[in-house]
Amino acid sequence: MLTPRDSRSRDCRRLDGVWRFRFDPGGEGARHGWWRGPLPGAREMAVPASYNDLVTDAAEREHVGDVWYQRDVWVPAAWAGQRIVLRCDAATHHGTIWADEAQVAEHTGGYTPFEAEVTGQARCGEPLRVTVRVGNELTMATIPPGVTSRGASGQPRQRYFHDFYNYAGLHRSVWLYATPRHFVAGVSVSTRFDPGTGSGQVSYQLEVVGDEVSSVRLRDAAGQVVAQGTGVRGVLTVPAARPWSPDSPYLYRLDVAHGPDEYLLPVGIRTIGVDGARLLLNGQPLALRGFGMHEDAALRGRGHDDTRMVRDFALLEWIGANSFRTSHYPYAEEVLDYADRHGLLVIDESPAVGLHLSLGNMGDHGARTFGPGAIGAEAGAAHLAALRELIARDRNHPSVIAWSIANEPDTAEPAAREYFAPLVAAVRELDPGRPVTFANVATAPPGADVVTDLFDLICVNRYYGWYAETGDLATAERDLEAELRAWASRGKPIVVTEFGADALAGLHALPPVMWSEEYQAALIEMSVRVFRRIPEVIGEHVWNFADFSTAQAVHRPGGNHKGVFTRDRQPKAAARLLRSRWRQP
Ligand code: BDP
Repeated sequence: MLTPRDSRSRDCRRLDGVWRFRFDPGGEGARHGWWRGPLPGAREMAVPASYNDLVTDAAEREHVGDVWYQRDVWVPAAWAGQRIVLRCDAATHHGTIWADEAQVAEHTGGYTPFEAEVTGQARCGEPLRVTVRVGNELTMATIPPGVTSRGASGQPRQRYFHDFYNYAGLHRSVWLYATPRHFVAGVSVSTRFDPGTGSGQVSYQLEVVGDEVSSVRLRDAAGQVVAQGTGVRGVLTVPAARPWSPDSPYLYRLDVAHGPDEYLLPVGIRTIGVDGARLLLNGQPLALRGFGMHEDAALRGRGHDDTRMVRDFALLEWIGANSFRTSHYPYAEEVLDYADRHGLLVIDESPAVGLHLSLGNMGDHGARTFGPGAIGAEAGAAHLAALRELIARDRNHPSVIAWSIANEPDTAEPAAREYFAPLVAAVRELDPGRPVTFANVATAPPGADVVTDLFDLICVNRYYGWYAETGDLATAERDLEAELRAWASRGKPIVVTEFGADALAGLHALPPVMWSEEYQAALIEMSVRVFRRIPEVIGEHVWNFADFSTAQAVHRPGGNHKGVFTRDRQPKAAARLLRSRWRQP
């Protein structure tokens, strides 16, 4: 499915703004056909945004079940004769769309887009009623998983096994857009850069509707055509290519034409791959510095916000980061476009988080994760679908350097191998060009973990000095080094995808004690010192970029405070420390 982009033949409208909105605790909407007319009893709600932090009632904030969004949109008269599409970038976690009276699309998976042609429903020059039902319930068959129980009031309560608040709603834009009736339906590219000869290759494959001839032109940043081809697949060669890299995120544009339609795709030419214990971009070893992040902010919750995005990228630059992981779900496409333009390297993660039912505060001691009754065949199928959608959506981004197929699954459980092997094989088949990884959990160290040999890149999340060796940085340093050396013996590149400590902004302590800004900085400094002693450790991603909201818990005062920036994106002491380590002199 193509990202909506304007062109000579395409006109895309975001339906952002204030929509009619209603909670539906009793599932009445389906019985009464709330899509058939103006949503009864509606209030107003902002889109895109999570609804949770915009309401004032606790039961509404914690609502489990469906909510309804609705608005009317004028279909431009100028679109007569065009193919008209309604698209939703993210309905977290289930979405159903009606165009006037007709149900046109249904989708599960909270962070990937879905769309439907509505040419039959839309009358050009007239309004179209768009109704979206969004459900937030997580089950043992969804990714991520969760369980629902009933509280004293009879109200459903949701519990999940991941450490971030289960925000819900229309988190990204809804679009109405028009294309010609014969059109480009899909484009996928893969690229290579040969540092020896300086030549670049762009392999492309198109999906089209209509039997006209397709053609492609690759233009450089000045608009000059540097290569062209015809047909739905081919390889373009650029003899003196400018490679894409963090230092020089040079973008070409692939102009795809099919009949009357034109689709314009930014393309960065680069090769990514693993060689022994090195991760190479265009033949050069990478050293990743950055963060696990979250799409999270006050009021908007998980809703995409260009304002927050621009600030986040400004802070990444200020601190000297060159990379981040989309922990723990695919981020908005706007974020990846930004990373492409600015040269950030992205470990792109699927929403498979919480696949560890016995973990710490969130799980039940001794619970088994993989198998019937827990994370079984249904969840596995949902996981595969999420990976397919992730790769289909993001495969053309030069910034995406690896697929992370899960965060902290219980890979010490023998059944994890049977669960993960087919998923890894599927990812490799869908995209042979990128390294595949997952973020390993502390309960599955070398010797206990049963899946790491299936992957290209070893990513580990470790909390020595926080959850382990709590408050004792000297012992933490010894143990962190010992474990990383054990991983290093596997001969693969290692990225420490999480390490860090909670710090309450403004809490100071000399000598450093836990929860102070000084302790957070000291733990990070100690960890980085260890990483520098182990050549196989080629990446350090601090957990987390910024403080973020979680489910209510005794150890989460107003959320998780492992951010090196506050939730309103101001630096703690650790941010200045990292800047002194990461900025190029
Ligand atoms: C790790 C998780 C991350 C949590 C973090 C923490 O991957 O989502 O937020 O720990 O506890 O287990 O802060």
